[in-house]
Amino acid sequence: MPRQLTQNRIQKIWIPSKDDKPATPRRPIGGPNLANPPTVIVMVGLPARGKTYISKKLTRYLNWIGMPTKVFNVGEYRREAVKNYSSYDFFKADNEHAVKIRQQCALAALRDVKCYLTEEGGQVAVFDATNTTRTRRDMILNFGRENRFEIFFIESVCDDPSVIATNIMEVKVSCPDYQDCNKTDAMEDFQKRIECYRALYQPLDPDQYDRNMSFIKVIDVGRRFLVNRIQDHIQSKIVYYLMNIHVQPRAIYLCRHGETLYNLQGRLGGDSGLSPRGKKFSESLSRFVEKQNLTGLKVWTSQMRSSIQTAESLGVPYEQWKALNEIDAGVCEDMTYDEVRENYPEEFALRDQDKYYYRYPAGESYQDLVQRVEPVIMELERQENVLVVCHQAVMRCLLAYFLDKSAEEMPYLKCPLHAVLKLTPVAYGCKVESISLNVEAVNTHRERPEEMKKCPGILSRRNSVTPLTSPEPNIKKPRMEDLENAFQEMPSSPPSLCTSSHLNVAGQNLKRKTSNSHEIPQH
Ligand code: ADP
Ligand code: FDP
Ligand code: F6P
Repeated sequence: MPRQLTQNRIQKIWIPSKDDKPATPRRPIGGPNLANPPTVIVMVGLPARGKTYISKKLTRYLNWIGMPTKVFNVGEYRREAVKNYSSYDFFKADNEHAVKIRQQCALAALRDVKCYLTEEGGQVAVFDATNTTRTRRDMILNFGRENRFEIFFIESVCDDPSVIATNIMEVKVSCPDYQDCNKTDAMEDFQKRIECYRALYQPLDPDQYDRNMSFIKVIDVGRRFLVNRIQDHIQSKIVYYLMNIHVQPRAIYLCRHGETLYNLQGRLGGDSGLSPRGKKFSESLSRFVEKQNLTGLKVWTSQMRSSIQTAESLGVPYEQWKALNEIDAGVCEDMTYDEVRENYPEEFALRDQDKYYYRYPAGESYQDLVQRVEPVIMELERQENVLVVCHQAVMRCLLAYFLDKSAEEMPYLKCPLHAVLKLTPVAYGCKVESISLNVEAVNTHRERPEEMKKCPGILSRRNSVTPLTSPEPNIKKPRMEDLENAFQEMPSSPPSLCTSSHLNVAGQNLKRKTSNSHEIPQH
């Protein structure tokens, strides 16, 4: 007997029950992956091959498209277990005691992976370690089989000494292992650490040993790829993503169109032209772009009048994207917020309740927008310098991707008119500078009402546990109780390479040191 259908009031999706539970409780992305078991992405490669970089970036992307994903970095577990890193001796193959500790750390991390995927609503876990031996990878494969997790390997292969030296300089010499240690000594020690791993390294073998495994080899920083046995939607999405990203220095500029006549009246949507101040902004933007002195700058607009009018002033070619059009407010288009409250009081309240999931009747939600702008993100990843002239809600979606913001934060990010946000990739994250072009404009930002801030949305959340922005309480500390025996047997450390005798708690210190993402100044 088919069940009665009711329309979910927030998402406007037909569901076979009479409540406001989300239509897709654990797998919010929808589509062919719905039936997929959880996936463990297993990084493989020598140290300083970009594994952590890839892990964090991929996790940010997967969370943004709605797949709850979290990184488990075994280095953090190791640093928690052995607070005093002494030297590369720790990584020697014949250092039996250290080998035991490293094995215990990997097991502790896998236990947390299991917990995340079976009890905490996670869909993808990224197991970030070197995983350079077959023994280690076979152990992980067994773990996957026992728990019915899909295992997907990402191996980064790169033997260009200048790339490796740059990587070490960029992120390793300042990592907690080398706190208070000079850069030259840190570099030398890290190179020796790599040699310890190289002695036992067994790359993935597509022809024999690993021919039945699912994996991608990223060769020479993405110059070549080897893809083997892609099994499902998640894996093909990951492969596509990895084939689009690059590490070239560049800047992405995000701004909204100049102030419009509708903005002046506080009206939503429409397709109105620029106000006199909006025109002034477009001229200032032109001067700003000129001063940045950028090579090969691409300019992208939406297909709406205000955005195109703004770009016209730049006097350079631009590309129009329909995908960048402002959120469709459906039946509320052309109204002010007050008129929406008057005409559709229930809808108005529902939007405040859960703005990310809320879909306007006959219109869109922020969740819809994320799906709509995903191709723009993918193309931004491929490009170098780009200026995107878009709209309030669309800019929030793009910004949430770059700054690793959760679904809850996204619809309230501050993207004022007449300001440009400059995003530059740094280490594992993204630096953001907000540049006001000093042309006055109305404020179109509407805060979530205070009383709504107290009650969380009624829908279950996308996972917002992300490496760059999670508040500390959300970052699970490694489960170390199992490692205690190993510590007790630990021989006294060889002379320390570092002057500091005590390193900070794993993860916490690392996160502070390597997270280069800044909050946008909140006006
Ligand atoms: P690992 O985790 O392998 O020890 P990291 O991720 O900490 O290495 O290294 C970060 C550096 O790797 C960054 O400087 C980044 O530019 C670089 N990087 C990113 N992707 C790759 C890649 N595919 N191959 C080599 N280096 C990369
Ligand atoms: P990281 O550089 O990310 O800190 O350097 C290799 C390393 O990672 C060590 O810190 C860490 O102990 C190790 O990888 C974890 O991987 P393995 O268990 O595969 O050795
Ligand atoms: O007010 C300008 C505007 O771009 C509207 O067209 C759009 O509906 C609104 O901003 C989006 O912002 P919010 O999601 O906060 O209502």
